[in-house]
Amino acid sequence: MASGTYTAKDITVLEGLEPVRKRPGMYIGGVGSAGLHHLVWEVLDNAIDEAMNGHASTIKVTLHEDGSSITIEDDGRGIPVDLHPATKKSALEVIFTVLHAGGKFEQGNYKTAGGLHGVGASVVNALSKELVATVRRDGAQWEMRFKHGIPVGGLKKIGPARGSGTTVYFHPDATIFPKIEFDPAIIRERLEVASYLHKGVKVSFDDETSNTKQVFEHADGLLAYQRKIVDERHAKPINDTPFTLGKDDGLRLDLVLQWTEATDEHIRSYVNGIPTASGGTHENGLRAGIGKAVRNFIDTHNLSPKGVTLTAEDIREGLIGVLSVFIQEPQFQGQTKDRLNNPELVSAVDGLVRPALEHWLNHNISVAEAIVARIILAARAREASRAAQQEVSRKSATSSRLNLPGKLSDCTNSAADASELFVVEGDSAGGSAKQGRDRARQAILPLRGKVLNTESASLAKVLENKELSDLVTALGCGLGQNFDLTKLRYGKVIILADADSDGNHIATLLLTFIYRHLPQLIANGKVYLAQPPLYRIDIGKETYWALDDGHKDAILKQQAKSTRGTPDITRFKGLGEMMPKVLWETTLNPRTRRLLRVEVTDQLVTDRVINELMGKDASARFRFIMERAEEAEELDV
Ligand code: 0RA
Repeated sequence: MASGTYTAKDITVLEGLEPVRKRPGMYIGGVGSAGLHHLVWEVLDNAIDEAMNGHASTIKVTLHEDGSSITIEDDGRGIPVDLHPATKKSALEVIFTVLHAGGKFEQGNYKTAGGLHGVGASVVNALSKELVATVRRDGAQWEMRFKHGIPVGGLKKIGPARGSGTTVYFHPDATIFPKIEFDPAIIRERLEVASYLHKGVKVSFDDETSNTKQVFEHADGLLAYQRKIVDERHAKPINDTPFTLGKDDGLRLDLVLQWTEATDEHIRSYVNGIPTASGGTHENGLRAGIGKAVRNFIDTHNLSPKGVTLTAEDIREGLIGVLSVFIQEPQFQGQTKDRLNNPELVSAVDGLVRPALEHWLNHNISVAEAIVARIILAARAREASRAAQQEVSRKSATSSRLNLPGKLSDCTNSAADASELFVVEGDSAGGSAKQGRDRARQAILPLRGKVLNTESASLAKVLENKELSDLVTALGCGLGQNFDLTKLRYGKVIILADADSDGNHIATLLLTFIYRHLPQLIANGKVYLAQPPLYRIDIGKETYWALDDGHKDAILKQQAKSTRGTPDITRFKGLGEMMPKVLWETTLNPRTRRLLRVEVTDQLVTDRVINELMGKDASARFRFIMERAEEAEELDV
C-alpha cells in the first residue's frame, strides 16, 4: 500500500485490529477450514440474535459464484448508524473496527453466542480482504466499506429504503487463510440446524456455485428436528409423543427426548447453536437428570425388575434426543473444540431436566410404563448376552461341542483358520450341502425360513430369535461388548442362499444382522457369499454352469457356433434340488468355486437407504469382492 493513504484514524483502527491479523488462531481457532467458516458463523450469529430477540424473521445467506465471498442479510433493526458522541464515529464503524465492541455484546443485552464466536464483526472485518456493511433503517440505506479491516471512505447514505435490516458482504483475506473457498455443504448443514434450533426463523441458502437455493423454516423447531433424526435412523418410537422441555430463565435450554427400539443411544447437543459432538458438561447434566428421573419413577411405582440391576446405559438404550443450550460464556474443549467444559452446566441442566422429566413420566403413566419395560428388556438382553458369552467361553475352555446348535453339522478339523461355516437357507439345501461338503473343513448350519430383520430390532429381540442365536453360538465369538474375534470358530463364514430374489433377500437379512451386530466380522474379511449356479447348460458332453441370466446368455453366445449339438438348459429351482456332487463341484469346492467377500460400502449412504434396499439390491449396500481360492485342497468326499 502506498504511504500517505492512511490517516491517523486508520492507524488507530489498524492497531486496534492488528492482534487479530497477527494471531487469528486466538480469535477464530485457526486458519484452516474450521477457522474460515467461523467467519460465517460470527456474522450469522449476529443475525440470529436479532431474530431471537424478535426483531428479525428472515435470514438470507448467499455464497457467491467465486465460492469465497458471501453475503448474510437479515431483516432486523439494522446496525445503528448514529454517531457516538465521544468518538464521533458511527456505531456501525465501532462495531466493525473495535474488538469486542457493540452495546449489543455487553452485559444486560442478550448476546447468546460465545467462546470462539461472539468476538464479533470486527474479527471478520480484520480477516477480510473486503467487507461491505449495508444497513436499512429510518427510511434510508447506508453503506460502509472496509479493506483488511480499514474503512474505505466512511459511512455513506446511499438512498432511501423501506423497512430495516443489515446486510454483510465479505471476502476472506487470502494472505491469512491458505484456502478461502467455503464448503457449501458445511454452510448448508449449519443453516438447516439453525432453522431447527430457532423455530420460526426463515433461513435461506442461495448457493451460486451450484445454482441451488434452499429455504429452511420449522415452526415446530426441535420437535421437527427430532422427527427427522428418528426417521433417518429408522427407529421405532416407544413414546410417540416426545418429552419436550423449554426453559429460558438464567439458562436457555431446549430439549426433546424419545425412547425407541433402536439398540444405541443418540443425543445431539448444541451450545449457542454450535454442535458439541463430543458432548461435555451439558450432556453430563442431561444424562444425570434422565437417570435420576427414571430411577425415581421406577422406585415410586415399584417397577424394579427382579434378578437384574438397571445400569445407566440400560436406561438410555434406544434414547434419541436433541439438547440445545444458550449460555453466556461457553468454554469449549478438545482438539476440535466440540466439548463443553463449563462445570456449572452439569447441575444446571440436571436441575432442570430431572424434575420436568419425572413430572412428565408421572403424568403419562402408560407411556412411562412402556419406557420402563423397554429399559428392563435392555437390562435382560445385556445379561443374556453376557451369559451367552460366558457359556461359549466355558464350552471352548472344555473344548466340548455338546452345546453347539443341534442342527449344526460341524467339521471334524478344529483348526479355525482352515475351516468354513456355510450358513444355508432351508433344510433340504442344508441336506445337499451336508452330503456334498468336505467334512473335515466345512461345517453346515441350515436356517429355517426367513431370518429376523435386525435393521431396527433390539438386541433382546435378536437374541430371542432361534436362528440368529444358533448362528451366534456356532460362530463362538459372542457379540456386542462380549465380541472376541479370537474365539471365532471358523476362518470363513459363507452365506449360501439360492441364486434367486428370495435367496438375495435372505442373504441381505443375514448380512444386515452381521453388519449391525457383528460388524467386526465384515471388517476383518471373514464374511463371504457363495455363488451357486442358477443354470446348468449341457452341450454335447460338456457341462457349463451359469450364475445368472447374463452369464447364461454369455455362455450360449460363446457356444453358438459349436457343432456339438443344441444346448440343454436346466434352471435350478433351488439349492435343495441340486445333487450333492453338483453342489460340491460348483459351489463348495475351494478349487473351483467362486466366492464373494463382503465389504461395507459408504456407511452414510448405507444407513440412509437401507430400508428401501432391503431385499431388492443387496449389492448396493454391501460391496462384494470376488475371490477365487487358489490353493488346492485335499478332498475327502
Ligand atoms: C447493535 C445494536 C442494535 C442492533 C445491532 C447491533 C445489530 C447488529 C447486527 C449484526 C447483523 N445484524 C444485526 N442487526 C442488529 C440495536 C439497534 C436498535 O436499538 O435499533
